[in-house]
Amino acid sequence: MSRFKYSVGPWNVHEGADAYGPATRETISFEEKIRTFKEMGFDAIQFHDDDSVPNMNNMTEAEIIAEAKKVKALLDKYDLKAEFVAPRLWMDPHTVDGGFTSNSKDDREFAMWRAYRSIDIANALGCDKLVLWLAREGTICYESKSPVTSTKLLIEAINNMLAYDKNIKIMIETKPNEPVDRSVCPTLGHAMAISAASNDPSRVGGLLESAHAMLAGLDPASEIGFALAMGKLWGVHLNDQNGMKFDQDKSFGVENLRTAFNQMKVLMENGFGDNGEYIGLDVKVMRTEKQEGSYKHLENSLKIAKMLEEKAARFDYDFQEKCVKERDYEALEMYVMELLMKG
Ligand code: 3MF
Ligand code: MG
Repeated sequence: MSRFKYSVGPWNVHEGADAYGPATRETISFEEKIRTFKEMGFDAIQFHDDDSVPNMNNMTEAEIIAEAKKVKALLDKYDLKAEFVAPRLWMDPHTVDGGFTSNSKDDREFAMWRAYRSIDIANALGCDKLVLWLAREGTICYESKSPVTSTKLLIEAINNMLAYDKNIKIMIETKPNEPVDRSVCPTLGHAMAISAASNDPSRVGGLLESAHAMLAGLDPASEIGFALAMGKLWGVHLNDQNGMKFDQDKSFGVENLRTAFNQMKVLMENGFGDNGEYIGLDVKVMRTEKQEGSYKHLENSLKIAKMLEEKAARFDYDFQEKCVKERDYEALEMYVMELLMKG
């Protein structure tokens, strides 16, 4: 029995299209996905605003809320919760040059409209968390934007969201690059600083995705630990990544097992989940996988996460203390390797 509750997004089961080629699998309906997620043992669903209300741009505010309530009924049917809603600001023609930090005032207003609607949707789905993955908030041509203005615009946008709803909590999902070259808010350290500069730091926290930390050249376990120390780690997207290339969203632990172990260990040591936080998986199945394998990466990630949870639960803190006292880190390191490699 895992001590954690797990969450997943509908985008984590996808057709396999990438920047260089078309889909390799059939589309699976939203209801079919969440029914399967429940069977697999997931407790909650993560949403983009338009995952729950497709075509929302053409709908009134009341219509959007009514549509979101239908999705809430579907969640109830399968006894699932909604973890968060994230405005999907990277797909829309209005956000080609960014959302909250766009050079266009109209586009910045559109981004705020989507953020407010995302809060409405979160309320209709019965959750109090918004995720900001700031996909296009940054530059692809450095001189096109000022880093100072962009940072201030981002804080202003967050303040507007905090003022719009007195209960909403914002998790910044940091990522250093892709699709932009240089992000306004690349690491959890930056997210914590934005939080501190906001009008209500108690409602602005972070979400760490393993692969995003690795793309910044950082250890995800340390990023997790940093935000935990601030009391502001409210979500994680566990996955994996082979080095600093494009965002691979590989199954948790398949490339960097020791790092994965240490992520699980730091979450367990610091009571992550005690306030209802979920362990989110943000993984993609390989493009080569056939239709029947559409969920295999999620099965594998869950299995690996739970196996690492068991390993972390067996970690010998007395032996660690002894090694630390004797400053024998070679022995400690070998102990960890044996813990991971022996059954
Ligand atoms: C991109 C991501 C995103 C976010 C999602 C929810 C599409 O690298 O990780 O997935 O996780 O938008 O915040
Ligand atoms: Mg993510």
